[in-house]
Amino acid sequence: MPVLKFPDGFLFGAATASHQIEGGQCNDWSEWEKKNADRLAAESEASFPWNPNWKKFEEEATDPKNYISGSACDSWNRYEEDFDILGELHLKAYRFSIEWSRIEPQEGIFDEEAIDRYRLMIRSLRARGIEPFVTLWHWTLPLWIAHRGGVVAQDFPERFRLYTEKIVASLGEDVTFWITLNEPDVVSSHAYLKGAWPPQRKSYFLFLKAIHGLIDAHTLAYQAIKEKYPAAQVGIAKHQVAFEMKRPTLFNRLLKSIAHYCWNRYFLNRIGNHQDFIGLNHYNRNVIDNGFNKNPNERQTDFGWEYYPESIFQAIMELTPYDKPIYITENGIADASDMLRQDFIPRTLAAVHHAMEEGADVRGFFYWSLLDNFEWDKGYWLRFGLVSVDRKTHDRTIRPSARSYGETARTRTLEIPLLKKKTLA
Ligand code: IFM
Repeated sequence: MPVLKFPDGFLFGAATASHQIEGGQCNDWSEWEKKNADRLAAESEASFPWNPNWKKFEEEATDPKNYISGSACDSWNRYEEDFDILGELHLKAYRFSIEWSRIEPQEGIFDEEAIDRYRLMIRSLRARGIEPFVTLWHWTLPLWIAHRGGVVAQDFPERFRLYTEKIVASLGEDVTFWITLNEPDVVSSHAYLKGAWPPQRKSYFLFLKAIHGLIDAHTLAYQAIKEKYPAAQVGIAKHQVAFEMKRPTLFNRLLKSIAHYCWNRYFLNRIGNHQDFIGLNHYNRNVIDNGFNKNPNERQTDFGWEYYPESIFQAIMELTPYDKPIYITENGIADASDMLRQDFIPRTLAAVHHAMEEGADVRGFFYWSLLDNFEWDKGYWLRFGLVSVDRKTHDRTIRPSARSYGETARTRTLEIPLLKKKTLA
């Protein structure tokens, strides 16, 4: 059985985001959930006809309560317990986000108690030898900025810079790795192209405005962090899709290069050298054959996404021209049974290892997510966690896949029964 060895210093970790785990939020999403929970519950059956696992989730997914983030995983209060779990799993890095609406609930007024809580979290991670990767914005907005347009507001970049400055001045001493924005393209397209997420304003013009507002916000935040801490490592968490052609026809080539440029490269190109590393969030490939999404879908996750762990190899290799260190800041699957996940993590890690053998400078891997959590407009019925969370008691239970991942993290080795290697098409 082949044994793969990961280098010393390679970080094995897990990721979360404030709105999805903390509980008790007051931001644009928590307001939107209250207004939309009934509709989301009523529409759920019609929205998931493609989901082979629908029957398993029907009861939860048709209940409006599922769509209210509410107390989430109560991690605002239970973070020590979460960090103990990271320790038990031998994970040496944790990516989490700071909730802007807690820090600056009113414009220009900062909540020092909330900042102190995040300081405690960071110190508590450090005390366990766990490297914090701090995300400054994982989609949710304070109400005051949301009410005047959110990411498309004229002064969004400047307000984001001021928030960043405050956080960096307060917490910067203890943080090396900063992720300014999470998946700017995913949130902008869901909000302004699909019109499905807050503020549900469908307009191509606003979509472009959102993307450019976020590019400017990142650039200003990058400069603010580096000014105070030149050695800090700053990047974004970028959602990348592995576009593949079923057949290399001229038309398929054209579709692939347009999609690859627009989705995978545009944002990264625009922020240029204002990034010290690239955070890769990867979940899907997209097979092109005279159109998009012609994936064979032989197996699917609970989300209905194609099960194909090896696509991460292509997503990594396509980042190598940027010549920056790569951290996989998110990768995971929704799988309540945990059966697929036990196969998924080692196969993914084997593909990551393969990319490293081919020259990619990958320095770490964060499984999404540490906990079962609030999956945005899908609510709670999707289980991405290494750890399951009881919805009533918030009790945590470590899943078998997490134990195996923890062993890999401890030993830095991976035994692969069936090694599937893939080369770039
Ligand atoms: O839960 C999300 C996360 O917030 C952003 N990246 C994708 C995950 C799974 O959909």
